[in-house]
Amino acid sequence: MQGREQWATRVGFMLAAVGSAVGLGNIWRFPYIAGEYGGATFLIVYLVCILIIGLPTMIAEFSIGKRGQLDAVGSFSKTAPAKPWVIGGWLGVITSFLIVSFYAVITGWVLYYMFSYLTGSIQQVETGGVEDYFGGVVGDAIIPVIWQLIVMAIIVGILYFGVQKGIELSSKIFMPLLAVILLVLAGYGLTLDGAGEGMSFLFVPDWSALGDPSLYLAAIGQAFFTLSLGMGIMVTYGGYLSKQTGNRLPGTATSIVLLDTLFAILVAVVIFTAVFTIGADADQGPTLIFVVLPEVFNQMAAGGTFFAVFFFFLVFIAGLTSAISLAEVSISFAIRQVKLTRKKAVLIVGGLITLLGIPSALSQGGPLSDFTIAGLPFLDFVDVLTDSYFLPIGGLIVVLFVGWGWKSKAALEEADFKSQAFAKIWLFLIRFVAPLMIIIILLANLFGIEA
Ligand code: LEU
Repeated sequence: MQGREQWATRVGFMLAAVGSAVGLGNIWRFPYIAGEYGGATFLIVYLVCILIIGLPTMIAEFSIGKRGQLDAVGSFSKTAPAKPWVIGGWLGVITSFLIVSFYAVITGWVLYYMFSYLTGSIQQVETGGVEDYFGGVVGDAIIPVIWQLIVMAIIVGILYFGVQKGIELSSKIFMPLLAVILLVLAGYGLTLDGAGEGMSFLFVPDWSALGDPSLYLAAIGQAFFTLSLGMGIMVTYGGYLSKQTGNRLPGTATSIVLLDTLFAILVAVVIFTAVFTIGADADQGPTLIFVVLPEVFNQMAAGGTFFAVFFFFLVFIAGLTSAISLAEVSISFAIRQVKLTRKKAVLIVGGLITLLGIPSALSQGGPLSDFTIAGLPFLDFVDVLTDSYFLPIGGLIVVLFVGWGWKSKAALEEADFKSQAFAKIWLFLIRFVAPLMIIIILLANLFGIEA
């Protein structure tokens, strides 16, 4: 049998994981959720959640993969043979597969927007008209599918080259590129008239917002989504670690979490300095980047188009590298379970993801918008199902397994903590704090408390 693929370098592994973490969640979701929950206040609660739940869970996921040296399902079953924990692996494969099907659709909208700025068509929309424009794009019978197909073709193309030449190499190129674009945009944002107001919205807390329980649910949910946890990704990526690339996992995970957070904050700086410059509302929800921002770009006398093209390019690359990681969970699974070659697995899995994505692409005002499940259009249904239920359940299985199901000696050996004190804190967090918080979210979601 051919040897299993592995990361070439520790930095390459870290960048690939950052590529997974930094995505639509940072650019599209974080700013609008922060906007809805009072900016700085949300940021503080979110940082606490990342530290006490997100980081420990990420170390746990890497450790499972590193021990198993296989895909998500294989790593669970090898680490805990003949035990029900393997459900965590299956759920990861299902969840990531479902998420990537609509994630690629949204990444397609982003790419379409970028091209529309390049061709000058969005710039012609009159003030106040972007909402209709957006509705026209996502509600079209053809546009969303075509752009979904383009995005899927790019994902398949990169994954075709495998772990080192596909995922690792593209992350080494894309991640520094994203950092440069983001720094330029943030620098530009700070020169705008709304900079002061935007910054104080983002960094001066309004403590009264802390009384709202849904703030905490939103913060924990965002922590999971943005760090790509509970969906088999970090287990799969951990499966490509060797002794060398996989030492000192806590350090690597901390860098990933810090970079992801820094990225989210800088994007929020870009967005809110721009939003306050035209006096738009910060709490506009999911349409923030597709409707409010383009209104802002169109109203900027100079530089609007420049800003817009780079902004959507940034969103596109961030979305792409996350979608790659989502798809890799199923591909890695198919290679082992069905014994396919990578090339075949990539083509077959890529084709299946695309098919499942089509109903999502047509559900936002398009021909399938009347087809609803549980009262929701297809895309929204898949999103809520994964986000509110599958992700927390997947995360719960991970922390319960590593905290309770696995001998702590083995878990600590894989995680490779340098400090005893941190190792103890980690065990405490994944045994008690993280499971408790996750169970609370699950119950809240089940009983319909709105996050
Ligand atoms: N972590 C990614 C993001 O923030 C999402 C995940 C589903 C791959 O967009």
